[in-house]
Amino acid sequence: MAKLDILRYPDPQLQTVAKPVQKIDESIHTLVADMLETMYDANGIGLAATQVNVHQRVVVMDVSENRNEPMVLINPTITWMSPERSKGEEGCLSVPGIYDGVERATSITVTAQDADGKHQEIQAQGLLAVCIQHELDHLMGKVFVEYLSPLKRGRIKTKLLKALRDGE
Ligand code: GNR
Ligand code: NI
Repeated sequence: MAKLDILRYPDPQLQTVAKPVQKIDESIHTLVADMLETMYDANGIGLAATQVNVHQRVVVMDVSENRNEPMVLINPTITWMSPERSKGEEGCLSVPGIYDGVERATSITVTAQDADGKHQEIQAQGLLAVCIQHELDHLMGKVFVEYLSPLKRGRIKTKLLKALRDGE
C-alpha cells in the first residue's frame, strides 16, 4: 500500500472529468487500497480518484463511527435524488481548513460496482448522502467551493495560494 498525494484547490487538475473504469483489474485494486490508506491517514470520510490525480470513476468512503466500514464505488451513478434538500457544513481534503454550508438532496439512490465488480444499489441519507454527492462532484471536476459565492470562493483561492507560497 502507498499513501498518495492529494491535489489542493485551485489545482486545475481537480477540474478533470473522470472516465468510467473499463476493467476492474489489479491496477484498480491497487488504486482502491492506496486511496483507502490515503483517506484514513487524512481522517477523511471520502476520497475521489480525481483528488489523487487519477481520472477514473473510483470513490472510497467510510462514514462509520469506528472507521472500520470502508465502501468502494466504481462507476457510480445517482439514479434518484429526493426533491427535498438540506444544507449542511462541508469540508474537503483538497480545500484544507475551509468549511461552509452546501445544499444537497437529502436522500439519494446510487448504483455502482464494488471492488469485485459486483453491482450494488445504495439508498443513502444523512452524512452518507452528502458524502456521495460531494465525491461524485469531484469525478465531474467540481469542488464544493463552486457552490459558494464568487466572493467567498475568491477569498478561499487567495488564502490557499498564499498557504502554498508560504509552504503549507
Ligand atoms: O472528509 C470529508 N468530510 C466531509 C464533511 C462534510 C461533507 C463532505 C465531506 S467529504 C471530505 C473528504 C473529501 O474531501 N472528499 O472528497
Ligand atoms: Ni472533497
